[in-house]
Amino acid sequence: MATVGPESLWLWIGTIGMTIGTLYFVGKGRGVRDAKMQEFYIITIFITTIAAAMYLAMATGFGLTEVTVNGQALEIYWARYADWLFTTPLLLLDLALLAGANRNTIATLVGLDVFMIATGAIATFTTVASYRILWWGISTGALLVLLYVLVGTLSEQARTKSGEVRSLFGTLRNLVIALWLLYPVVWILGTEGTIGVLPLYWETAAFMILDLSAKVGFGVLLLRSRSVLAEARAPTAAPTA
Ligand SMILES: *C/C=C(C)/C=C/C=C(C)/C=C/C1=C(C)CCCC1(C)C
Repeated sequence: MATVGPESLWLWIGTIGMTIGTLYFVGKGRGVRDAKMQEFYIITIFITTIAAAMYLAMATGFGLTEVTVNGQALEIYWARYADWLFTTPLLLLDLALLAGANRNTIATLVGLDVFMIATGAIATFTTVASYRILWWGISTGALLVLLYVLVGTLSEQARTKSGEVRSLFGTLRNLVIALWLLYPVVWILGTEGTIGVLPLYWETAAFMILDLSAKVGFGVLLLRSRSVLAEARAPTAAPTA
């Protein structure tokens, strides 16, 4: 059984950061009575709660296992994938609700996302190095298609919204594009990629910074202004040409 090494420092920082984020969002959401606005708070609170629990699981060694790849033992934090399987669709749901997306767009985004995390998990647990890279490629392909839908269809649907909502949507969308693209890079450079450029210690630090930015940072920006959220969930006015 693998044991947690010095990278536990980063995992504890992750646990504390996600917990503080959760408490902050709960505090911000108190007193919000509008059901449609509450959706943003509920979704965002679940994102950081799930991440806090999975960071705790990793810090305490529960979320850690060993995978032998071509005779070499790799330490794998499987709890990341359990976290991402649920938190990434929720992040996309936040973004889609802000954009006023229709059901088909939401289903397409969530479907691509679950496919990305599932094939990424296969990449992580595959024991033949070349097949790991193959699954990484499939997962990265799904990420690129997902981002294409964000830039295309979802951005188009957001255009019917008021200027303030559109501007918040644009900021969050760009944040997602910039941060999410770094995950496959950290994976391939880190222990999972078996190239061994980035040792587990620094890989864990990189994922922690990405996770905190993509969840707590995203949530802080999203929930910053109640009036923008109210506007986002109000019935859309007819688009002006
Ligand atoms: C809060 C957590 C977030 C936003 C996690 C996002 C994770 C990804 C975009 C992961 C993508 C991956 C690939 C595209 C290739 C295979 C490895 C993954 C799972 C790291």
